[in-house]
Amino acid sequence: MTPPVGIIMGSQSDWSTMREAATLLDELGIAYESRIVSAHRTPDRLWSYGKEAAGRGLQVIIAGAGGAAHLPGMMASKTRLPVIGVPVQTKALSGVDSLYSIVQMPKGFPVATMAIGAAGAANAALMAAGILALQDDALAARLDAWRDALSASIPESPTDE
Ligand code: RP5
Repeated sequence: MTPPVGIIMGSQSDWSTMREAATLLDELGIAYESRIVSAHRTPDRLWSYGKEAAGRGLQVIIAGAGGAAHLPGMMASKTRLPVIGVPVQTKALSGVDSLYSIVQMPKGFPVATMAIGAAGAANAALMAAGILALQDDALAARLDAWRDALSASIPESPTDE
């Protein structure tokens, strides 16, 4: 059975970042699949993944890539499913290259672009959860509880390290 969320990334080297999204989805009890789909190295794989995504039953795609990060935008061109883009941090340009490659989409094909790096990947999972929770009361309750727990974990005053 197809899970609701597809996590795709341009390279194995992106997994250490994108695993943050997977971990969050695990915490929230949301099923997902994870695939390496490169816009440049495996364009045919990108084409068929995007073409089949909605028909297979996926509901949201989280797409992470770094550098010339064309994967999220190309995927948004190929499927009407919401695509959440994660700019992976790079060595040469710290991920600003990834961010700029993902965020500035032309009118008609949006990508919901997250922050650079691990926080962006985690937030991508929370964004996907928020979308799915619109139609899933049990998930909405789990997401609310997760958010409440995070708020409760923040101390009111700083302490010396
Ligand atoms: C992009 O090129 C990938 O998303 C990755 O972030 C970057 C570098 O890939 P590798 O050379 O590490 O495979 O396509």
